[in-house]
Amino acid sequence: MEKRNYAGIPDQYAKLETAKVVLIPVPYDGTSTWQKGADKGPEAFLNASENMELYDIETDSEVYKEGVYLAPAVTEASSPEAMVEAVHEITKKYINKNKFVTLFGGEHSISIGTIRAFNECFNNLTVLHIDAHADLRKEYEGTKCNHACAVYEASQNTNLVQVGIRSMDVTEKSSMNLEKVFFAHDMAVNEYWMDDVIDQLTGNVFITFDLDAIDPSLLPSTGTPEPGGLFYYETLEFLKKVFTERNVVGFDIVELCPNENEKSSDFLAAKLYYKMLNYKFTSTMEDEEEYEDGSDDNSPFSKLSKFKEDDEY
Ligand SMILES: [Mn+2]
Repeated sequence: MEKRNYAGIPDQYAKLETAKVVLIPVPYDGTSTWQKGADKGPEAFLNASENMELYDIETDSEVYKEGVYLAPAVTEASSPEAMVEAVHEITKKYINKNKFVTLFGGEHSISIGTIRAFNECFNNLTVLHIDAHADLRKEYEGTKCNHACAVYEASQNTNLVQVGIRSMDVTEKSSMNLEKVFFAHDMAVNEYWMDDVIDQLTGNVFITFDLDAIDPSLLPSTGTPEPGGLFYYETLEFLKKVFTERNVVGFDIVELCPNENEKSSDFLAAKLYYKMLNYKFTSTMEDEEEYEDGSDDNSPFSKLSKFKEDDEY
């Protein structure tokens, strides 16, 4: 079988040794409750990415030239717990190779493993959770690794900031820090919500992006669509601010549930991923100087030294 490259990029940009970015597909859909199909998400995303133009007008860049290595998919699915542990291990492995690690799901339960890995590798981590749903249940249908529990662990051991929330169970309120939750109905009438979110973020930020945060008029192909979501340009404006004003250490995108007759959702997911890479590699952090010495616990520098040129393989 011919080796597949992310977005069909030339081999010279797709090698693990030289790529700055690693993309890990996780086609898992073991615990979803309503519409099944998130396991088909990575394939639809990769297909759409291969049909996308790779020059970004806004940033005047071709970010794929930083190198994107498409890792083998994580296929462990014997149990939700085993899947989470596999994602945790593989994510950590690539972080330890000094890569900018990104994942594409799969349902949101994969992020339990992703976040665990990033939290073990980076100081003072914020998990920026962009989603229609709070995902704060401690346990659901007999497992702590259900998609409905995606950020419960993060709520306990990271600085969790939630954006776009418009659906939850009343019991989730007890795990919620209301100062750090931005409900969609409040965002709709607060023109300063982006800055208010940024004020809650520490230096190192991991973004977990559930595509159902986006309004279903733009992205209907998701397992649990909820009206009242984010629109495209406000999403991009917000992400660009986050990448400019904080050190984004990695991200995952989850819950694309492709529909054979509706390709624009796949395409939006592909563009969103690529935009995030563009913002990562073209933005210079505005307040970089204040972090220069990086010796205390509040520094955004990692527990590892990231992006060292002399890394060995
Ligand atoms: Mn969701």
